[in-house]
Amino acid sequence: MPILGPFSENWANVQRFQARDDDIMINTYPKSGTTWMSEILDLIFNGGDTQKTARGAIYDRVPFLEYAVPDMAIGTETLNSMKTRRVIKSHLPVNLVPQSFWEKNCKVIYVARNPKDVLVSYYHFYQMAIVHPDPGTFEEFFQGFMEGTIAFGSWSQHVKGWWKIRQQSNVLYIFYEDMLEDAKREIKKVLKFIEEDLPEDVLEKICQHTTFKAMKENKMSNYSTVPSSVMDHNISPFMRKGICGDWKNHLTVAQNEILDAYLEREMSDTDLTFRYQE
Ligand code: PPS
Repeated sequence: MPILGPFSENWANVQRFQARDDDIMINTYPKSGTTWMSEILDLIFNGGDTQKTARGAIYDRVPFLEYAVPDMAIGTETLNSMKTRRVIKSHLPVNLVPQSFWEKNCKVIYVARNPKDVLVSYYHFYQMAIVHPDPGTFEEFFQGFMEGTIAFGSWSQHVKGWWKIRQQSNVLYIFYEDMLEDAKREIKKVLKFIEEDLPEDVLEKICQHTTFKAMKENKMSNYSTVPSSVMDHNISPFMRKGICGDWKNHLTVAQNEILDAYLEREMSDTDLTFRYQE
């Protein structure tokens, strides 16, 4: 799997990472709703108390396991030093998840998003998050996406790999488009999965606090606290659009046809399907 240069230097610590029984992993292919699910889970574990979730930036509250970027905290180190229950972000494909997560039977919430919106979101992110190599033109990035040569590799292998084990009792598979359609319904699925219960008014509060608008305005969830040498929001904000179907503004008719043909081939061996418009 292609991984970012600085990340590879900490790879040994990722592979020997020790999970704990009550760890919860949020796993996604990049740009699929990780931050959204992270904020939701942190709110759930804090009973919807927004003062408590304002204690730190989302990347400190829900550390990113394989993250290793100069001038930023190393994911494994932050996680190892945590004394309280951990919610862990990861983009690792199912076959590269550290063994201890399986040994401890940790719960995993996987969020998947349609590949066209992922591609567009990822292209913008590659430009603003400086750790990435220059993505080149959109056409070049588009080719890299289909070839699986961009960071975290093939989108289709990622979503299919996790889909294969979705019926395991420790895995919950959620779609970004379903969250957009009815966040409360999806949060209820999460609550059932993690065996937590919340009063209706708290659930409502969590929904309101995790709309795209609310998260974009919240400096603890919008990544604006990251140094501009690491993320340049002037190039593209982290909280960019938060919709389904923005791909229509970026893909040419020809690119869309090529991508459709690619997806038909890639997804021919699975019953996993995606929604491309709201
Ligand atoms: S990362 O870097 O992989 O962790 O990014 P990730 O958080 O997975 O994905 C970022 C995209 O999710 C959008 N987003 C949201 N959409 C709807 N509602 C909420 N609350 C929300 N929070 C984040 C974010 O805007 C990115 O998508 P794009 O299409 O670029 O806007």
